[in-house]
Amino acid sequence: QELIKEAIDSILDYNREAATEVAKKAVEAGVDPVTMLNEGFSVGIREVGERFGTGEVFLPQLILAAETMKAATGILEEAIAEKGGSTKKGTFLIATVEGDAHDIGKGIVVSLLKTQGIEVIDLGRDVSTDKIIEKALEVNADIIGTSALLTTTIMAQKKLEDELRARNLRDRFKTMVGGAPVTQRWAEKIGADAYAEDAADAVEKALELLA
Ligand code: B1M
Repeated sequence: QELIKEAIDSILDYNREAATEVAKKAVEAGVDPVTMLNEGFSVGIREVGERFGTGEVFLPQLILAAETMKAATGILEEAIAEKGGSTKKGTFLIATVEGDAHDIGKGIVVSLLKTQGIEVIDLGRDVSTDKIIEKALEVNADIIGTSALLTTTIMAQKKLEDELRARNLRDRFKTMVGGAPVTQRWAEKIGADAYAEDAADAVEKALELLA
């Protein structure tokens, strides 16, 4: 509807105020924040990504669009968080892989997981395989989830699987992979336990892995 279109436009216009405004309006109107993210803001940022891919816009615009998006996701993630988690169902360690700075999608996954009583340890972005494994052991994670947005950095998801096997730790954790270039086929190829297409799917698969 109207708010969805305004959300997409705010990203295409790199208009931070408009993005903040529409996110707040949506929360007040009781529109599902996940719908606003999936059908609104994410559609806008992917369109900017496409324009960047074709050379229609350049890196400064891509950064502006990302900042605009972050302003809106901040507000919507807060609204999602208010729905709150119940009893703890498990621990989910998540990180964007080494060499990769994309974390908007991961942020959405994190906030949705938290609503389901899943404890999330977010290591941030550009995190090395060693650090991921070290932390997973430290917090005794049930699931290790990695996000990768570049066709080059998805190799780090394979590296994690290989390292876990090499260190005899593969059976200790479940693994989940996600990110725009990641597919079910890739997950199967590298031996990950689950692939999630979006945040809602990540929640569903996480609950399956924890069951
Ligand atoms: Co970059 N970038 N970027 N970028 N960027 C892409 C990925 C690109 C496809 C754009 C393009 O060219 N068309 C392209 C990659 C091409 C390729 O790999 N072949 C690209 C490039 C080239 C680059 C740079 C190299 C540009 C440069 O410097 N010349 C550079 C790399 C930096 C680095 O990582 N080392 C770069 C930088 C940036 C910004 C910093 C400007 C910014 C990121 C800001 C930030 O995240 N803090 C940025 C952005 C915004 C994008 C696009 C436009 C949008 C990504 C995004 O936020 N999408 C992107 C284009 C695209 O993806 N089509 C692009 C919205 C988000 C909600 O979706 O992240 O897919 P997504 O997350 C989804 C699902 O994938 C899933 O759930 C999420 C919610 O539904 N999911 C998971 C994600 N992780 C999951 C984990 C799970 C489960 C599900 O379990 C663990």
